[in-house]
Amino acid sequence: PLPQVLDDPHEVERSGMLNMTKIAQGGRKLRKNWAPSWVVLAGNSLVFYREPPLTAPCTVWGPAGSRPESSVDLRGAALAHGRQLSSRRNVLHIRTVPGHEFLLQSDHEAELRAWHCALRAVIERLDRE
Ligand code: I3S
Repeated sequence: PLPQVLDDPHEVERSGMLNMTKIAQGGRKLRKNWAPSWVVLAGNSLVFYREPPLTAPCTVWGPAGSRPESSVDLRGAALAHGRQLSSRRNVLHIRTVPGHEFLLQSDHEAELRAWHCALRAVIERLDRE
């Protein structure tokens, strides 16, 4: 079954492993805690799972029945390079309307660039809706 967090079982725009840390929750700054995460971009949501799907390689969702660790609504979100916010290379910064902020990072520049494009496209589409 698809996770209930999505408004709609929209087509998955992108999924993959990224390093992620939240840096703010509802406008309150948090201590960084970088960890690998399986990230799924679909519909208006960015969904984070602790584990990649292990059952079927073609399954873009988390393991069958697994619950996402968290998810955020990308409507109105701001997307920027995160280079001032981390010493790591290839970092993206996302801030959502309720003031949740997180960083996404990959050691592979092309991978992070592809995520940047995919996220920008979704956020721009949501802005037009
Ligand atoms: O932005 P900061 O505070 O320099 O981030 C680093 C710290 O959060 C550090 O944790 P502690 O200060 O709790 O030991 C992390 O281990 C680092 O990874 C953080 O910096 P980077 O540059 O990796 O985002």
